[in-house]
Amino acid sequence: MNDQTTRAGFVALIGEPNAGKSTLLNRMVGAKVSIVTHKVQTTRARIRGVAMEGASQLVFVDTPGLFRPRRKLDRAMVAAAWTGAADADVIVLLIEAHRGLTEGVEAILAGLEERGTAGRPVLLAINKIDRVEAPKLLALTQKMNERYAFDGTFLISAEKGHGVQDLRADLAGRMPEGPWLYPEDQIADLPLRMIAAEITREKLTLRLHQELPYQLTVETEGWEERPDGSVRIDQVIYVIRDGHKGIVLGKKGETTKAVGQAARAELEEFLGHRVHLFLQVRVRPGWLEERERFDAMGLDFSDGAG
Ligand SMILES: Nc1nc2c(ncn2[C@@H]2O[C@H](COP(=O)(O)OP(=O)(O)OP(=O)(O)O)[C@@H](O)[C@H]2O)c(=O)[nH]1
Ligand SMILES: [Mg+2]
Repeated sequence: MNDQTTRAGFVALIGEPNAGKSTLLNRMVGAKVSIVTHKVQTTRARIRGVAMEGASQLVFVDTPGLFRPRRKLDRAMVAAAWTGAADADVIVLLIEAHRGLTEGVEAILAGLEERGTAGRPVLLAINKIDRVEAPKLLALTQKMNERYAFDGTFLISAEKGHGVQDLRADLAGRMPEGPWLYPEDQIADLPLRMIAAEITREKLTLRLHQELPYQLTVETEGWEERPDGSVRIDQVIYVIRDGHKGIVLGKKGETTKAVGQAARAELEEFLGHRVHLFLQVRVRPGWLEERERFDAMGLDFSDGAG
């Protein structure tokens, strides 16, 4: 390969919920484009982040975690993840070093075998290596490669950055030759309105307990750039019950206020100008069954059927 040859392609990051897919995407891109929380099922749609490595352009596709779906939303999320894998040039399976070959990972491998990969390389990234001792990693690498014929294994810590550069360089060489797919300075392929909604959803998820985050969604309804260079963003938080509205608002609206402040700070950093953020909580018992809500998240409503 000579240095002039440009390459570009898609890398799908798949794995169980919480494996660290979004953390890895953000690290590869060098900016936070996909939200991260300690809770499972944070990412709901396919989110693309763009990274350059030499003359190669890597379009990372963050996907929702793969798990056994129960609700319509779950099914649409899992379908989105498999579609992300099917559309990619290379698939990277992320697993957690301290959890190893879990039942969930086993199910994903079975899914890969069942669907076939049409000759596309599948790499294994054992993530969170900062959490385990080296001998355990060796054993896990061996066990995983006995179970599935991976095209490469990488030991990484998406959070700390260990091993990430090796993975990136390897991926760059695997991209098909061709022109870049995005301008060199673009880092994400996601409407700003959606990024803004995701940031607010992250702050809500971090603050609210138990099941609630899974039963709410955030949409950006208004985006108005003002003459002074600031932007007014209006968002709606949809919840399914009156009781949830109370919890999201908090005592005297304290929770929404704190969420709004945290989200605004991050939005200002991301956008590079001042933001006025207005949050409204709306009870909508049926939002989990509404096509419009799925559309707003970038999910295919019909994937939820079944
Ligand atoms: N110790 C450690 N924690 C990590 C590492 N990478 C990610 N995490 C943490 O793991 C949790 C989940 O990370 P995410 O990036 O949101 O995981 P995800 O795979 O995108 O999860 P879903 O979107 O729910 O499927 C977060 O608390 C991260 O901070 C790592 O290398 N080491
Ligand atoms: Mg994620």
